[in-house]
Amino acid sequence: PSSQTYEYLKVSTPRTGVALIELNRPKALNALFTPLITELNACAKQLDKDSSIGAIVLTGSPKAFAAGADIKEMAPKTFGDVYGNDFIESWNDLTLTKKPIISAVNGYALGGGCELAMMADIVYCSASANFGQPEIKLGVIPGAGGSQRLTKGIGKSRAMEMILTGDNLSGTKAGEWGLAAKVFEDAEKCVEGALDTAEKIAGYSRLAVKAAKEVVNKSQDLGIREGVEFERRVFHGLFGSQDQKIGMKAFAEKKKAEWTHE
Ligand code: CO8
Repeated sequence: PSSQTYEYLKVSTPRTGVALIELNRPKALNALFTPLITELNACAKQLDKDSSIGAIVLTGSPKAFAAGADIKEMAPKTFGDVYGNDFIESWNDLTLTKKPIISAVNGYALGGGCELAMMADIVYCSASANFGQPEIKLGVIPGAGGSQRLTKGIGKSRAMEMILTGDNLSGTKAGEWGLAAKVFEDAEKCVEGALDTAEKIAGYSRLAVKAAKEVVNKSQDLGIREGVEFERRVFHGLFGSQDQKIGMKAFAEKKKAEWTHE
């Protein structure tokens, strides 16, 4: 992945099997706009195909994960522009990625930035991170899934309060409320922590990881009975893989599994 160069992203492979994507538009606190999102989508798609990569970490800078959609770009747009051209529809494409994505959130994750963080499979943050959906202050509402993902993430009353007031949520609180799976002391530890987890995930069978992500995500769309049935079918399917034989044999022989990802 490092062979490709991007204008608004830095992409590296700091650990075996792990790609790190850093949003890189420092002048505007990583404010999101179409050229950046287009690069992010292309990058995620490429990493999905890259057999050397097992998990992805998405981060910003210590000051800002992303301070939202670019307000200066949006300001002159009309209803015809945004509805007619499906403005921000493609911003959701990150969720089409099959490999696990961990967002490491430091500094501001506001509006579209908060929404982008929540598109990841796991959210980590530092204690001083600032999550928020301040769109109400601009005369609009969240537009990239915030009203849905935040509500599922922290519950209706808390999500409603955040979205109606535009007040920020600290990283510490985000951890307490379950928006973030882990809270770290500072930005560096947060990114390192995300890389550690990504490396662990990348060390497992790619097939099992892909299936695990798929079944957990299904829980967001299906009722419990259908969801459990879906899970069982996918579980059964994995008995057709080499990795199931390898993993279970290695356990019985007290050896480390050497996955073939087949
Ligand atoms: N858009 C455009 N430029 C921005 C944005 C933004 N969202 N955020 C910061 N910037 C720019 C500033 O204008 C400033 O530029 P300049 O130096 O040219 O004046 C530069 O970044 C640095 O920012 P500040 O000087 O303001 O830095 P501070 O440390 O004083 O403040 C804040 C940081 C509190 C984050 C402040 O910049 C701020 O309030 N930003 C706006 C936050 C916001 O309202 N975000 C929500 C945007 S609306 C939205 O996201 C709608 C989502 C709809 C769908 C999106 C799909 C993903």
